[in-house]
Formats: sequence, structure tokens, C-alpha cells
Amino acid sequence: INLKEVRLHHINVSLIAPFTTSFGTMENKDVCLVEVVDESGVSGWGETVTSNEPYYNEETTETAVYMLKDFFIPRLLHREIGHPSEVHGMLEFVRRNNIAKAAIETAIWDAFAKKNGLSIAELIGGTKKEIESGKSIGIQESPEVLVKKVDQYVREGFRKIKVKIKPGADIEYMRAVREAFPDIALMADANSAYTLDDADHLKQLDELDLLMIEQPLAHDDIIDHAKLQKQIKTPVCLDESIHSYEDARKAIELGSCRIINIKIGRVGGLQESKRIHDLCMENGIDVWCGGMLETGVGRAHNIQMTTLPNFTIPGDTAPSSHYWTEDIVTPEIEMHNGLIRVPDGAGIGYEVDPQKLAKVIRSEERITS
Ligand code: OSB
Ligand code: MG
Repeated sequence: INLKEVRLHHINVSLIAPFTTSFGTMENKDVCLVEVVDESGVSGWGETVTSNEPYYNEETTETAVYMLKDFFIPRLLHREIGHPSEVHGMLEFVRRNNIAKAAIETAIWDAFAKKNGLSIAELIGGTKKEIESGKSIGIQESPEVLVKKVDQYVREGFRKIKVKIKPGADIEYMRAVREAFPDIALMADANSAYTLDDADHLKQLDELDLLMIEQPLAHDDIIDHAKLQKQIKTPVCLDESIHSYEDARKAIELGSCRIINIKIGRVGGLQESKRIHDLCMENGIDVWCGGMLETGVGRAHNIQMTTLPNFTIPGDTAPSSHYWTEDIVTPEIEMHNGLIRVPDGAGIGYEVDPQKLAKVIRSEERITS
């Protein structure tokens, strides 16, 4: 593949409802859709899975756009790229900035797959025809309100319920959900809201039979997580702490987690995601696909990746209607009976709809050199 042009579509999208985590509330965000165009005219799509604030990690939509324009696009334009698996290595001259890297790397996977008449799933060896959908629920004002939400999502068919927690909104909330729904697949995500001093407090979760607790401790830690895992029965899952294959290898070696949440953006693309997936599979570590409140483009990539065999736990990829009044892709991402059917089409399998895009567009740039 040889890129003749990269189009940056700057959009602004509003979630149907505010989403609150231990680090803040998200509602409205600027996102950049990256469209790469091959010399034969085939285009592929990726998304910066950032928001406007650097609270989840250090990147924002603006920093991602800056890195793309000043470093990554110039490095990739007009170069013969034999296979998209090479792109991550071509961008390693810059440290981190993984969400920016993933935005263009995934777009190249899409273009390459389309050029070859294959889906991305087929290209990476994914075989599932449908994937299980889970629902990530933000922090609610009370356990009662949370239980009502869970009830609604369980009725809709979601295969896993994830609840955001923080000090002051944790044990009591999770217990209320477990008492109301003794049998559902249930987990908590703390987004780094605790320290090892809270180990005894978090141990109270053990009796609730949770699938896991996600990222309880510091965003950059794998040592204390290993210590915590020795003190609690609930499996620890890492999200924020894993940026690469090397991070995953070290975390597994230390016993810092029993499960890893793979996010394509956080680890710098689909190739690195696949390497982490394979490593976890060899080591008996289950993985699942996390979410970043993406538009249809980012979630289409998540669906393609989740077709790999070691994605054994339902991910955070919910249908379009759970995020937006109208998504930018057609058809919208739909769930039936808790399952999302993997589309048959080439590449990401969904089309960006120009009319829908026009409604959310802020500006567009075309970069050819
Ligand atoms: O920690 O998994 C997280 C959203 C934004 C940033 C971080 C996280 C999340 C989610 C939402 O949990 C998952 C989704 O896309 O529905
Ligand atoms: Mg998380």
C-alpha cells in the first residue's frame, strides 16, 4: 500500500448521556477521523479515541492531531508499506502517543483489507461470526439508581455489566447490584482510584463473585497490583497500565493481573493488540476488548479485533444507540440478544455515511505531502 493522501475529519459528537468515571465526566467531545487514501483510490478509516481532556491518559484529541500532522503522516505518506503489520514499527521512532499512532495504523489496516477484498478479521485470523456485547455504566448518584440501570441493560440482553467505582461509591453499589442480580456477569472498573492501603477495603468485593476488578491502582503501576492480587480473590484486570507487548509480558511475569483489557488506541494499534492477545493466550490470561466511547469507526475496529479466539470475555462494545442519537456509520452497530454480528463487508465492514458525517463535522484537512 502507498498513501497519496490523508484526510483529517474533525468532528464534534455528544453522548446521549454524560458518562462519569473516577477521573471525570465526559459528554461532548472533539474527535478526529483519519481517512487514508491509497494511490489506487481505496480509502481506509481510523479514529483518535481521545477526548478533549488528558484524564484517562496523557493524550487529547489535539495532541493526537498534532502528532499525526507533524510526525506520523509525514513518515507514512508516499512510502511503500508492504503490510499494515509494519506500520507500528515505522512509528516507533516516536515514544508513546499510542492513540495517535493507532488512529492511522487502523486506517491503514482498513484500506489494506479493502484493497484485498477481506475483512480486517480475516486479515488478522479472527474467526468469530458474532461477538458478545457488554455495557459499561458510569458512576450513578445512588445504588438504587444504579440497580435500575442494570435492570434495563440486563433486559436488553447485555452479556456483561461493568460498573465504574470510586471511593465512596463502591462496595455498597456493587453489593446492591449483586443482590438484585445474583447470576449476571458483573465487574467493577476503578480507573486507578485506589492505593495498596485500600487492600482490606477492596477485599470486601471478594464475596460478590465479580468477574474482575479493572485497574484498581495507579495508572502506571504493575508492582502494587501484583501485591494486591495476592491479597484478594477477585481477579485483577489491567487497563491503563498496559501500553505495549512488553508491558503485558512484565505484568504477566509479575502476577500483576489475571486478565487484560486490550484497547487498540492505548497500545498503539491493531498489530500490537494482536501480539498482546497472542501472548496472553500462550500464558492463560483471558482478554477482552475495552472501549473509549468511540464513534462507529473506532467500534467497528473493536468488533473486528474481538473475533480473535482469546477474547473470551464480553467487551465494552455496546451498540451505536447506547452512545449517540445518530452514529456516523451505516448501518449502525446493532445488538440482538446481547450479540453483535460481525459484518461481512471488507475492511471494518461499516461505511462512514457522508450525510451523517456532515452533521457533526467541524473542519476537514487534506494532507498530500
Ligand atoms: O476505563 O474502560 C475505561 C471510557 C472512557 C475512558 C476509559 C474507559 C471507558 C469505558 C467506556 O469504560 C467503555 C465504552 O466505550 O462503552
Ligand atoms: Mg477501564
